[in-house]
Amino acid sequence: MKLRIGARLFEGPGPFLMGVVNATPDSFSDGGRFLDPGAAAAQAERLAAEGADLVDLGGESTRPGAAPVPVEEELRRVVPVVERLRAGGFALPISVDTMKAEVARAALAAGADLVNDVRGLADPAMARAVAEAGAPVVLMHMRGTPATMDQLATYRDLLGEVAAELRAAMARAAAAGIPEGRIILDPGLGFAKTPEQSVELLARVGELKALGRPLLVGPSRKRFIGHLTGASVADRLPGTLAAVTACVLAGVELLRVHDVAAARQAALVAAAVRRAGGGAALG
Ligand code: HH2
Repeated sequence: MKLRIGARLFEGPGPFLMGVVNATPDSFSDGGRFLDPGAAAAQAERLAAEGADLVDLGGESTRPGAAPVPVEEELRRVVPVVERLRAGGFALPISVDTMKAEVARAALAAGADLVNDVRGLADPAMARAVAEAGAPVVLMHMRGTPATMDQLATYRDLLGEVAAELRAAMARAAAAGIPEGRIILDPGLGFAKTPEQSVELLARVGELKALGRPLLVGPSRKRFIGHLTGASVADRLPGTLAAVTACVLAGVELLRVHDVAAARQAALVAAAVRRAGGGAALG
């Protein structure tokens, strides 16, 4: 990949680690821990020290059935954290994980560098906000909204349909004037996917490289790991690392994780194995 995100050029196969900071009361794995702006900023600094390449800051949970957050509340959760980090000289690019154009605009104005839109520009106002800011963007695949997505996990051809729907998101970006070179794609593990479908996406994620854009995957602590192992949310790091390894072997460039130090170790070893095997041979 070759993509500038804020002050940093992301070049080469990576793997690059996006550390998750949820300034929410109700995120599925860390809700309530980083709602206070000082705690969220401190967590971002901690993830940077662990070796994150960028951080992803969110103020609204997207877990299945999560209640929507009013825009004023989401702004209150997110913008002060970006301001605090930038005022303190935080060195890494900041991604804002939001479905709302107004939150994306305010976060970018406060010093965020990338928009992570789990709805893949379903909202034209979001496409305009990203285009006008000249920002790079993550287009994630999902169907519906977090409230409805679990009912929409029906596919005849999972990989084909996810790829076609990501292509449609890229077309929305192009129509809004967002250059293709600013796009990162994400298959959206757990979003309108059953646990079995998330596993199939992990097994075949390398096929999405045909879309020609860098790939981001977020397996961290997710439901499919609990489904396979019986582990509670707090106990899913080993399963997360197995999923990170699978992604890196398949050539995924960016991993979105809560546990950066551990994921970095798994990703670096998997990347070395991939390189030693000739890379492409593994997918
Ligand atoms: N997963 C979550 C949130 N945002 N963004 C991208 N691009 N890809 C993902 O897989 C992804 C995402 C869900 O995880 P988390 O942020 O920990 O939980 P919650 O949505 O409950 O805040």
